[in-house]
Amino acid sequence: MADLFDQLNDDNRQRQLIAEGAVCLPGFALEYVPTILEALGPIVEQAPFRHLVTPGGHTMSVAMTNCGSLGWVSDRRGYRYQERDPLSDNAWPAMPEIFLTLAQKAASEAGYQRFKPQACLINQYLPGSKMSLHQDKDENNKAAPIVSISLGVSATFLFGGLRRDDPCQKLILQHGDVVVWGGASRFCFHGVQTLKDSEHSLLGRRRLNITFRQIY
Ligand SMILES: O=C(O)CCC(=O)C(=O)O
Ligand SMILES: [Mn+2]
Repeated sequence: MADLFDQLNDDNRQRQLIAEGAVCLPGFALEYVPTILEALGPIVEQAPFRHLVTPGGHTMSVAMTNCGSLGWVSDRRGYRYQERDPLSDNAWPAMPEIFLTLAQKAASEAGYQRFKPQACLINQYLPGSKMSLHQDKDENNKAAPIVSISLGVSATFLFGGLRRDDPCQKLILQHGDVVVWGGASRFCFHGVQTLKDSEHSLLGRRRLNITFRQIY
């Protein structure tokens, strides 16, 4: 009974306008999950998750990898996109067709047509991982939106304004939810609160976040 109730509630979760240009599409990625997880296997085998170091020397609690023609990296020299995985010096694994299709469908659902992401950052959160408030601003293309898919354990996503000290909205992002932000919200501060220790039936104690960016 509880399962049916949860299911009905989940199905009723509405597309949510977060701010001008920013929208949450609950469950938008659900039908793609089996294909996404299958595609992630070889990507992570070729380019394993790693904890990057920030320019300030702090090791990030979120583990990251990339696929696509460009990948986001951070080290003591700064944040940037590059064609090669610094761990192997190989090109990043190709972006699976299904990732591109899903990212473009979500962007267009949110009102952004012609989204052509070159970069797909894959973030892995374990209990205790978090992402501090930041803006995504390493992309040359400032017009394209950010498309962000959440999988596994639910997390509290903070979505603020254009100034770091603007108040933040708190959104619980569940397995299969997609958030898209661009336009007036493109440079809004955002982050993820410390992941609680809980269990997801498919992903265990993990949360995965897959973020698509158009760099040029
Ligand atoms: O994990 C998330 O939901 C957000 C990730 C993010 O903001 C980023 O990778 O820049
Ligand atoms: Mn971000």
